[in-house]
Amino acid sequence: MNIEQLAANTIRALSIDAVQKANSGHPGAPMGMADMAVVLWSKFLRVDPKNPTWENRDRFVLSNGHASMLLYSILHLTGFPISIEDIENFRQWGSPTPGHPERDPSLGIETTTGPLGQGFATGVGMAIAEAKLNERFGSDLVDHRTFGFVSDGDIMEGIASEAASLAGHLGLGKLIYLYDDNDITLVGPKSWSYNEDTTGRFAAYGWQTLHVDGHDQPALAEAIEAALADKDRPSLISCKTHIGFGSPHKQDSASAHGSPLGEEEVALTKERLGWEYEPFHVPADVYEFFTGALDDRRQEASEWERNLEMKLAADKNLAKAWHKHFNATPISIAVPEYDEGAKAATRAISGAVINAIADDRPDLVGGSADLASSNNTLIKSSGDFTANDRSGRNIRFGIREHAMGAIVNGINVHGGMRAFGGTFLTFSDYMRGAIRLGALMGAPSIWVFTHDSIFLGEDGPTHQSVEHVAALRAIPNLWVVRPANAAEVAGAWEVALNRVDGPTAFSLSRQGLPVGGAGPVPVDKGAYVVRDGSDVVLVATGSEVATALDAADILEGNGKSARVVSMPCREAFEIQDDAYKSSVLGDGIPRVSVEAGITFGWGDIIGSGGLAIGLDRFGASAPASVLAEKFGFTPEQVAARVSEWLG
Ligand SMILES: Cc1ncc(C[n+]2csc(CCOP(=O)(O)OP(=O)(O)O)c2C)c(N)n1
Ligand SMILES: [Mg+2]
Repeated sequence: MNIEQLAANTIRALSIDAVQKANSGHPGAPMGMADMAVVLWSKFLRVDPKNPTWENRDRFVLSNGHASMLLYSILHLTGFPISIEDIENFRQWGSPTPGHPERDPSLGIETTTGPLGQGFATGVGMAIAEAKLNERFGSDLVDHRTFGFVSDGDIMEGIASEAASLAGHLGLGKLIYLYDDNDITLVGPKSWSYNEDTTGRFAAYGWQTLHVDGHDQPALAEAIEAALADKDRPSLISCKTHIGFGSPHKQDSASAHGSPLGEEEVALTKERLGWEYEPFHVPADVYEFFTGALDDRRQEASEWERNLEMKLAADKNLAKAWHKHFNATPISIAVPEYDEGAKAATRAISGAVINAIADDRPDLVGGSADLASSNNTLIKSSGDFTANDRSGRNIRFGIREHAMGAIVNGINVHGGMRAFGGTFLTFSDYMRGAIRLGALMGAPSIWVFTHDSIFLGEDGPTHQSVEHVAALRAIPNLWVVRPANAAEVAGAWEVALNRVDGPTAFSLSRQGLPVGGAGPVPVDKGAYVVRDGSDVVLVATGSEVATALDAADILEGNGKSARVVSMPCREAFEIQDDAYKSSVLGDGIPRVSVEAGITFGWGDIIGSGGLAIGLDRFGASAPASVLAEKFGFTPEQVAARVSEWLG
């Protein structure tokens, strides 16, 4: 057995032992993909285990996150800060080796994976970020590849098809995926549900496709060389492997996928593999092999660091540009100017903000799922990001919401670029998997969702959001901002750009709203008083703030003093101290929420005795003014309901 084979068996043994000890996990894929990992990491992947976050490192994505033990094993063997104890604590509380990889670049884990297809599409975002930075700073400073391992599940998921189609269209030549083509899925043979010409499909997307025996290490190396040689197309290397490689009774069977082999089968497998060591043992030769193999890449990383330092010291403009990309400082955004008393849709104000800050934030890129003109996401001073022109800052995602979600996450976790993605708020459902994963891994993605209520009008209930704001608020670590006017839109962008550890979603109106005052408002505090009053508090968001203000005037005419609170961001409000919260909401004053969406969740703010004015049904196709009347959102109707409720 040569050292490369011994290295692959070490991955297999560590994976089997960890899964056995945890009494849960997925041994089959790490056993099948061990040879792929040895070749990629020992010969190609430009990483430095002692400096895991150097900016020009190759990015690696394990899209089939259930094969996490493969990643933890190879990270340990190559010297990343994952110890044997960590591997013994696989899947245990507080360990850096959870069931599925959770993003931590300092450990060499670039993105969180587990929901199949997400990693595939996230990697496409990383490759886009690289292409942008390569164009901006030149190959001397940024020139790296994005590698990924993907499985049958990844290949079948729709998000991967969307992402692959866009990656082919954009000619992302430095994107290389190795496909674990093992003919087995969770429940049984792949043929039960899938029988297509996978590489034919990818060829049609514009990918280079290659086939190789996934256990033939020299052949794998040749295939990766061929993938690297094609600069114009992403590559899919289909690697024929055996799931559960080496297990006498479980190899090539779904029973190797997701449960421990069992003590007896572990012993038989080790015997078959010629593995004669104690559990969790790593032969010294294997450590030495990887240390030696990665030596040149550690060298490259430190040379790159020296070169960067020299260049930044010699060229002030370059240093400034580099810092704008890699260490963006908190931004403060001026309120866009409008004539007093004018009306503007918050989506249009958002577009104005994007264009106002674009020069100062060269790291900002983004686009929309074919709705740029509706979402107002276009950076007008820039062209499109295309296969032939990487300078463009506008990404045409096409009608591919789910892939857009993961790609924007990928750009944002890559570092050096900040990305936003837009669509109608209703279609946030199509990308919810990516929004959730971005929130889980702390990706600072920005979601520009427009046409945010029944007030989009005639397109009707298929396009009208009613439950979406509440559904987004339900995602932990996602901030949802529903601004009411120009100052709040500026504040919304400020909040989003200044967040570094999680995503922000905007809920923006299609229809014109009063633009409000020119001064800044505290969106970062989540809520504030816009009109004082003592008998009742109307807490409103977005388009309903103007309605609440008008309703308050009517109430005043009836002798009731109504306070109006604008609450653009509930998540920001929740983390304020009690003193601030009660200064905004008052103590002992009855509370009413006003939002053109479901009332779900408002009890947290208005209390069990409060009145929630909302819409707990689907909307309808009609002009917006008619819908306001029919669904009770005119100021007169709101005032009447509040009066009646107050008694
Ligand atoms: C979106 C999503 N759906 C379902 C699952 C549950 N699941 C985990 S692995 C898997 C399929 C396994 O097949 P494959 O990707 O070929 O992995 P292998 O068994 O070959 O390791 C499924 C359905 C998931 N992780 N993500
Ligand atoms: Mg499979």
